[in-house]
Amino acid sequence: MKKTNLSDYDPSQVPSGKDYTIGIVVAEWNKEITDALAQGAIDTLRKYDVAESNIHLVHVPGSFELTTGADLMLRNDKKLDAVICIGCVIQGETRHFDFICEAVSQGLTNTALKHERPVIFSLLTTNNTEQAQDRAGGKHGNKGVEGAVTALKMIHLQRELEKK
Ligand code: RBF
Repeated sequence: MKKTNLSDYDPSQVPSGKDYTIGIVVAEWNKEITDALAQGAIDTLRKYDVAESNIHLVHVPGSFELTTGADLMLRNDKKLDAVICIGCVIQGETRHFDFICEAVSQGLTNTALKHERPVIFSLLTTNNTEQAQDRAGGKHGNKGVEGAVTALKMIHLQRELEKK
């Protein structure tokens, strides 16, 4: 079965972000990887006409803080249509990996439901650095690009469904 890889997205299926405002929260842990993911996301938002002034970028120390970062952004900027959360958790010798991944996936789900806005999970959870590099502009695409495409599609969907 062919796996869905949104890095190979069909450009004609991506809505224009002309009047969208989008937040991006980037974790500083594994910075080389998260910077590459953030760049992929920003390039894609620009490509789909999101104005520079409508892309709001903030950093948090680690992936665990992505939930609070997204919550703070959505609480303090009512114009934000979506928040893309970018992080990279690499399996170590202790169980931190499991706790962080679980907390972030639950936390971001709750934040999306609380604010009634799309919150995008662009969190790499890998066994090693090579697997992360493969997904941050390597052979498995750039998951930051995919996060941006997902944000554009979800904002479009929300606007369609909430149209009165
Ligand atoms: N943050 C990440 O974004 N990626 C990691 O791989 C990562 N590994 C961690 C491993 C340990 C042992 C600890 C204590 C923290 C790690 N963090 C990682 C940081 C975490 O997301 C958070 O910033 C801190 O736990 C402070 O709340």
